[in-house]
Amino acid sequence: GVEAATTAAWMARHRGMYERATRHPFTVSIRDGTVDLSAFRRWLGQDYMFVKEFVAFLASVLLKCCRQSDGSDMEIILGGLASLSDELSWFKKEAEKWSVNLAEVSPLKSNTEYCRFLQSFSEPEISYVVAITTFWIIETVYQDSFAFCIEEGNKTPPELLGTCQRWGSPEFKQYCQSLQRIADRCLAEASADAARSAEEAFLRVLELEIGFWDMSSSRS
Ligand code: HMH
Repeated sequence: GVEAATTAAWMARHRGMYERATRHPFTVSIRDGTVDLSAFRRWLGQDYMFVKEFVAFLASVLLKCCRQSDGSDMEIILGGLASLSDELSWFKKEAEKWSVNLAEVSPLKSNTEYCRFLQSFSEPEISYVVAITTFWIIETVYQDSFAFCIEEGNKTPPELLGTCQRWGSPEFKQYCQSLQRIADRCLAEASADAARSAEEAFLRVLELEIGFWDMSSSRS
């Protein structure tokens, strides 16, 4: 029905912001093959730190799911949480390949800001609908950004294809679509206030993602 399209309506309404997050000069430079490898290394180290914080965020989403939903979403969220274990191992392997010393990485400003946002979800006052919507858009920005890097006509350097496939694969897209269905179902049942908070969180994620890509690609 009409209600099932809340997230699609937001994406249309905030098209410009969404495109700034998913067609950022940094990821576009990966697709073009012009990416600065020191910028890629910076992204890798920073994203490893982000993903560690993302584990705690996902745990808080899972907890809200168990407390506030009928439980039918639990398996998808739990699957996402479980796959982060493999993702952390992947980061360690990739860091070695690129000679990035993860022990020496300290979070840059935009990453710290993003991590603080993630941490705020541990507050029980933040509702499940806001949390699941946030989770969906965080994953979707990466899915859309990296899928573009492996689409037809790409000049992505072969040594970066593994990274792009991690988030750009059809399987990851399906996973994002499952999250979107959950978010839309929750939004259809949510109060106007809760839906407004979820839309604000959606926009905040887009802003934070743009800041994260900016941080990765800046030469300072
Ligand atoms: C900054 N956003 C950022 N890092 C990630 N790994 C994802 C989204 C997707 O999990």
